[in-house]
Amino acid sequence: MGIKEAHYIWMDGELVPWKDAKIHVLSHVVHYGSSVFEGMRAYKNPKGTALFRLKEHVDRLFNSAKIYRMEIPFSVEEIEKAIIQVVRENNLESAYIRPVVYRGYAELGVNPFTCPVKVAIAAWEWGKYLGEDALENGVDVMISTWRRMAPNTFPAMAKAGANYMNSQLIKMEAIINGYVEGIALDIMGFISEGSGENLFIVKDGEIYTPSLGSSILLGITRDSVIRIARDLGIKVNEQRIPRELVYVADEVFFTGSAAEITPIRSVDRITISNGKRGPITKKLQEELLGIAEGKKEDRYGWLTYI
Ligand code: PPE
Repeated sequence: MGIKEAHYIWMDGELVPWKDAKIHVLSHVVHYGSSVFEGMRAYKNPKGTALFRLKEHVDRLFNSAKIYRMEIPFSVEEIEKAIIQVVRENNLESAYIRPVVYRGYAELGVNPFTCPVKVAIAAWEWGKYLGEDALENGVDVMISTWRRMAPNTFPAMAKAGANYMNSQLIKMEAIINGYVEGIALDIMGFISEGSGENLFIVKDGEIYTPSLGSSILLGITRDSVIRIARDLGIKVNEQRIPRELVYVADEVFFTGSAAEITPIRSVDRITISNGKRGPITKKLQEELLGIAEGKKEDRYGWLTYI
């Protein structure tokens, strides 16, 4: 257990030794959750190490900051370069990368404007998010009693630290009840997403996934899966999804940078189909990871070599 420490963390323009990458305990973010962040992966490839969809992750980071009126004191290009630098200088062949933008130390009180906007980027080796055999055998999940935030409470499109207090409630409830993960419903009672993943359903050869109107994070893996599926000739429906459609689905899976494409084998102890990874899930895994790991052509221009 524990994070696999690398050598350096990028902080506000400099590489700092891992153990020195610290902030003050009275930083605004510690008290009020004032941060936005990203999570992305770099994959070991025959041609070197490649970042998966760098541009889209950095764009989303800047959009999350914009929603929260945080001005990032670096340009998009500077952050992209810094991410590449962190992976390279830590000699990581494959990595999970965590850029975080946060309100630092100056004053306390809810008003965030008085506190500086700081940036840190860390990278380390992170294995399979939902367990070592999850990608093949799938995971058992529950529908959470916690809902995802209502649209006029927290903006779901922003990947903000504070949203993950809701995610923690979902995750803890799932673990305590013997599940790997929880799926939250939206405020209307339709399917929203997992604590750290988007959700997909396969039914009668078509794919269904909740739309932006169901308080989801607009996942980059979600977008990758939708594009690959459509190019394979599979119809993808972004729409409201009632809970019971999950129970009677042919295949259900999670997507996320950390979770990649993780099959779900049961929901609320109801077995999905025969409880095995389905053929469309498998095909999408092969295509997505095939591109990321350089086994398939990078036909969408998703890779940035470091
Ligand atoms: N919804 C939520 C709530 C979420 O946190 C993630 C990513 C996604 C959907 C999928 O988005 P994307 O990674 O762009 O496909 N969750 C990140 C953090 C997980 C964590 O435990 O920390 C991740 O996968 O990196």
